[in-house]
Amino acid sequence: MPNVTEYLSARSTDPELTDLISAICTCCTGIAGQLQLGALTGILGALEDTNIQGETQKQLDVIANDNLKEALLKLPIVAGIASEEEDLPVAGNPEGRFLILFDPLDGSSNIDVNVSVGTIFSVLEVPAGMNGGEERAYLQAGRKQLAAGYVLYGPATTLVLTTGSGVQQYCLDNNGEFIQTASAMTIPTDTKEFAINMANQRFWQPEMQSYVAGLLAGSDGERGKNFNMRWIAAMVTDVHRILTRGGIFSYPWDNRDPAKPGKLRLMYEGNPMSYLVEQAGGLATTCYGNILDMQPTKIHQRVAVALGSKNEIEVLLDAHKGALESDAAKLNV
Ligand code: AFP
Repeated sequence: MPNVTEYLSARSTDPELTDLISAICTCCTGIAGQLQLGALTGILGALEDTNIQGETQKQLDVIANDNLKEALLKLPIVAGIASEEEDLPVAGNPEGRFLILFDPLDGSSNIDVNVSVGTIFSVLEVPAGMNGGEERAYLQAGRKQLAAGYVLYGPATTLVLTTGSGVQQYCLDNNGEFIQTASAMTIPTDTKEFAINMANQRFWQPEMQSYVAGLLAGSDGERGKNFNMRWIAAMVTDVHRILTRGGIFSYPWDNRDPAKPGKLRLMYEGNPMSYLVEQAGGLATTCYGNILDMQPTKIHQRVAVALGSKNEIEVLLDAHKGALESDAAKLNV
């Protein structure tokens, strides 16, 4: 099977985009190595700092961020980067073409308990007349992504990628190469599996509460079938399961903290995952509108997310129908 560079080149992918993806792969191979040895090299655990989101940073969050930042900003094709761990975008080459947005280590609270985590990335083109140090250059709808993907650090290190022609999966081999293991990942349209943090149930909107109540009622309720639940507390891992065998994942709007109506970030979590899911035949929504059509207003913007198997997301959207007009504005999603 081809490695990622061979596959992209054989499909006449933009050579600069192919080079960029190769560089991301090389960097993530290094991060995989550091994760494997983290307990031995003393880089597990939290730092005293918090990031701009007010969240505790793990040492490996910062290490992964620094690795990606350094590797990408070295490339002449990179105009700038934006990261969950950086307050502001960082400018690269003023002549560069690409803006790369990333969550260097999604699910990092899993690291200390040796559960899967991942790097999520999104690639945009810098608009004419702007540079990669300006936030406004990055504020483009998810539909404009040139590529999106993640590297999952699990039992295997796996790259899942779209450049707009389906979704491919690759596995890291012993020679440091990502070898293709699936050329067209497809999300089954129906499912009996859902992923949501049930501990937040009382904070959700009534529509989400009643939809999930239907899942829990199973064969005793209107849905007439039993559902199973999975929650890994790393979006990257939950989405990987969905891309592999179907299901739905949601981190919905909630009213725990009015300043944070959604937990996930649009630009480097919601958008890249939504692009992958749509390219694999699934749907991605805020419950009030398509995520990929949202016009972002800031780099660290939060968003309500529900994505996965098409028919099940349609049931979820149906449950929100009455709320569409009024709540979409109220929830700012
Ligand atoms: P961390 O990267 O801070 O661990 O957050 C991961 C995440 O943003 C997302 O990947 C998970 O789906 C979600 O948080 C888990 O949130 P809960 O803490 O509510 O389970």
